[in-house]
Formats: sequence, structure tokens, C-alpha cells
Amino acid sequence: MERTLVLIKPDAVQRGLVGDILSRLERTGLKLVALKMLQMDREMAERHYAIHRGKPFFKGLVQFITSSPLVAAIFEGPMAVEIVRKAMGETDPARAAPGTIRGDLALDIGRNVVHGSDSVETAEQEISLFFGPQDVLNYERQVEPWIIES
Ligand code: IDP
Ligand code: MG
Repeated sequence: MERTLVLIKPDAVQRGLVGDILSRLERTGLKLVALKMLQMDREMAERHYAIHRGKPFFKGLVQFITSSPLVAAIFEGPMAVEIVRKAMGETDPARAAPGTIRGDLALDIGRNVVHGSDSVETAEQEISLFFGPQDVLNYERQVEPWIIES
């Protein structure tokens, strides 16, 4: 069973796209097991994006991701990392296919509405930056309509 970290970035929160993006991810069949809203500080952003340190866009990326609140989520299920990456589409929205989150909703590469971990190992590290073990909830998802017994 895999878990992956999703960030609904500040541009998406500002534009009122949180529900749309969560809905698209839920419809992949993956299971939402953790969810929170927060504003990242610079230290956290530099850790999350450490792999990009030294690149020309790093400073702007950290500025953008810390500029305003975002939504962090964990999705769980077989092949969760790959499924979320496919649903997101390519990094540059101009190249992202129609029907993907970025293809449909994102404006440019610097404001591409969503983050998803790129491997199982990265996902574990990224998740631990945002969530503690107690934040990840365990439940059986009922696929049949709920029947409440009285
Ligand atoms: P990803 O988000 O699709 O995994 P990465 O290459 O990991 O893409 O880059 C992280 C984030 O940095 C991207 O989502 C994007 O917002 C930003 N970024 C990547 N490349 C560029 C660039 O060339 N110019 C501006 N921003 C970039
Ligand atoms: Mg990445």
C-alpha cells in the first residue's frame, strides 16, 4: 500500500479550487487519509524543495509556496504516487494534457496549483514534514450505500 503527499498550492486556494482538486483526486479511487490547511514558513519550504536548491527558480518557488495558506493531504492506495502524478499532469501547464488537474486549471509553471510526491521514498520524507503518525486516519471505505441501523 502506497501513500503520497499532495499540496493544493496557494494559487489554487486563492482561486477557490480546493474542492475541485480534492474531488478529482478522490475520483481516482485513492483514499484520503489525512488533510490539513496551513501556511508554510521559509524553513519548511526550503526543506520540502531541498532538491531544487541552487536552481534559478528556487527563491521564487519558496516565496510563492509560503505566500499564503495551502492544503496538505495524504492519499493512499495501490500505486498512489503514480496515480496522483498522472492526475496532476506535467509540471508545465502548457504541456499538461487536457483532463489533468494542471492541464485544466493551472496558469503557468510557477503557479501550477498542485504538488504530488514523485516517488515512494520522497513521499515518505515529504509526508513526515507535514504530518505526524497520529494525523493519518485509518478507516474502511464503504463502497455500498450506507445503511444506518436503528
Ligand atoms: P513537479 O511539481 O511536477 O514535481 P518539479 O520539477 O519537482 O515539478 O518542480 C517543483 C516545482 O517548482 C514545480 O511544480 C514548479 O512550480 C516549480 N518549477 C519547476 N521548474 C520551474 C521552472 O523552470 N520555472 C519556474 N518554476 C519551476
Ligand atoms: Mg517534484
